Amino acid sequence: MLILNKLTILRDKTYHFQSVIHLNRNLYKKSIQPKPVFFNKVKVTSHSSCRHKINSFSTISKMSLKHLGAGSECPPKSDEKKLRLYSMEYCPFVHRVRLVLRAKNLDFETVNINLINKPEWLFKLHPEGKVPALEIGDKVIVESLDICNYLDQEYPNPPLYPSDPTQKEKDIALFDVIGKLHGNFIDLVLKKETKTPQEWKNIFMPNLTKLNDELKQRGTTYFGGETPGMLDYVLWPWAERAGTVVIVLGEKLPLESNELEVIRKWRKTMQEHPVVAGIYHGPEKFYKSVQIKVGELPPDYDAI
Ligand SMILES: N[C@@H](CCC(=O)N[C@@H](CS)C(=O)NCC(=O)O)C(=O)O
Repeated sequence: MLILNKLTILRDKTYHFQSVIHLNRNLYKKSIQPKPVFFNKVKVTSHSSCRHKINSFSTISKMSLKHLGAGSECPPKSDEKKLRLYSMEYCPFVHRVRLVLRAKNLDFETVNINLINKPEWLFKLHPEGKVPALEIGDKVIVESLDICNYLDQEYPNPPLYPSDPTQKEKDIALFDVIGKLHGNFIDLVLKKETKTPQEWKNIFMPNLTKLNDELKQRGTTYFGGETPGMLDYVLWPWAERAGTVVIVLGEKLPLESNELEVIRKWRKTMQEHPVVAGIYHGPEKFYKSVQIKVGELPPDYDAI
């Protein structure tokens, strides 16, 4: 029987950490080793889950875009060296990773997971049974930001962080702002709190204003300059889903035309960027995935 140690997700606020995921036989451990630079290499170790005999590759080698559930087999890899993303088509955290993979023009395969009716083998890849998880050879990385940073380190072209360490640190600090917006957004979408559009606006405004003012001060098209960078891609999934607010509340947040001008313009520009546009779903489909999560729709992500 598989024994999973509960992971302790530790993050040093300054990001001077190294997260190590040992998938050692039947045991998962995560340890933290401080290092004097931020976003050290995410070290991953071998695992033996979801492995297949070489001769099975020739028979089945395709990825699964259908969301696989309990009782399914984990599809064999088409190519051992190919990156494989365990995904759910409408997950905002997976979305970040897909954007980074696309920005770097990396070849990867996707295995979609039904998160309501999870396949047993998902827990061998991700101890909490979540997505995203990125498989590289016989190694797995979890957590969207760790995966994005791993990809940026391993595939530096194009670099997605500013080369100036101070500027990089500033970008990383803004991930917290995005995390807070995500929390508020989920409360709204899951209807955890009943508030008027004006009340929701008051909740969102401080963090949206921080992002707006930061981009205004940079004076560039994107946070990353004249092409999107890591901050743009880490933020975008929530910008794409922002229209969900209208679906849930029945009206937009009461913004004046001069409020959040810069970030609203950024949103329009990002939506047209080829990296973003190629996998754009918009808010309606995301909302359906939320309805699946809360049991308002049957657990069929392929029907969205
Ligand atoms: N902090 C994680 C969050 C991942 C996450 O919550 N993914 C959701 C899908 S959007 C999931 O797998 N949920 C399944 C569950 O919670 O059981 C990350 O950044 O990767």
